[in-house]
Amino acid sequence: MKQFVKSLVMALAVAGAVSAVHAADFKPRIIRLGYGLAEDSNQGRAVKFFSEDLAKRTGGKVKAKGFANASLGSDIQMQNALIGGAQEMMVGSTATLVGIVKDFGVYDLPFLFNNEREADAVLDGPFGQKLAARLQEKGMVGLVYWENGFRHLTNTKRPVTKLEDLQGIKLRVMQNPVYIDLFNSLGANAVPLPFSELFTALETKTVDGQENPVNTIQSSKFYEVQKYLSITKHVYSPWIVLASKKWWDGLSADEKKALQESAVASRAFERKDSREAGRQAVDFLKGKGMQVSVVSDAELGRMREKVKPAIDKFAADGNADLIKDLQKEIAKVRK
Ligand code: TK8
Repeated sequence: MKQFVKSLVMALAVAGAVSAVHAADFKPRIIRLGYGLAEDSNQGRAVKFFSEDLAKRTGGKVKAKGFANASLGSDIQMQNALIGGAQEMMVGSTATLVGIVKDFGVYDLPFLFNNEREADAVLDGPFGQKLAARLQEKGMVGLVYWENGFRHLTNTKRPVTKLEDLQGIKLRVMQNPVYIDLFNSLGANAVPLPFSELFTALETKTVDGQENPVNTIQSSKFYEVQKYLSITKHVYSPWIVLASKKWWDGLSADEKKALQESAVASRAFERKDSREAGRQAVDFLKGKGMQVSVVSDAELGRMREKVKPAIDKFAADGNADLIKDLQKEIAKVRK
């Protein structure tokens, strides 16, 4: 009898272990994951990492296929495709989400974060998570934030080393009112355009300049059509990895878990890779003939003063508490 019970227990244990292995519920799926930058960019490399990681976690069942260069559409077009369920995933700037959840404009306020450590802590902490969760009621699932990075200025007109140098420069900005107000208040002439139209706009001199992290200036070859780079670090720009809520709701718990885990793994990869690449980028751009100016702290201070009305306007637009919350979170990290 004892022996019988023992073997029964054994049999159940083995069956349990076997069923645990086979319990994972993965259906063969193809995810269209669109993004704006080139395949050979920090964004492209992280998409590749995500796809490979997801394939490992799902035994090759769930395949994420990356679509570079906005080939599935601009950030805003892709967001709408996700909401409608016509596309499964994308990664793009949080700044272009303001038409859907206007609170995302808070990240675009100038000179918020001093360094990446502060940005990571706030984005991955309760503030960033709460904001990402607001996308659900609008039809998207915000999985993780990636680093786009600190933004700097390029143009063809003149080296920008002080506030006055920005006067009248036609500057492409993201489709986001905070950016428009910000650069107009600095004396530039802000022109909102999707990223997918930017290279051509620079090449045809529809605009004189643009602003983006150095990695993007490199991977999008803006050095071919831009002469002057100013290190301004004016905004820290996050990317966000998004899924269609319509599609997400049809996934099994195992599939959701695998996607979440791959997203988190990709975040660590992407930030490390972007930061490493970013350290080489300025030298690369100099090598391509760009003239680089570091804007002094005193001049950045003058710019900070000048942009105050843009911040006040965003605050007055029902966002005062949101700004306060964010500043509180940043203060916590600084302590
Ligand atoms: C890529 C964009 C880009 C952003 C911009 O789709 O538009 O300037 O910095 O990264 O989201």
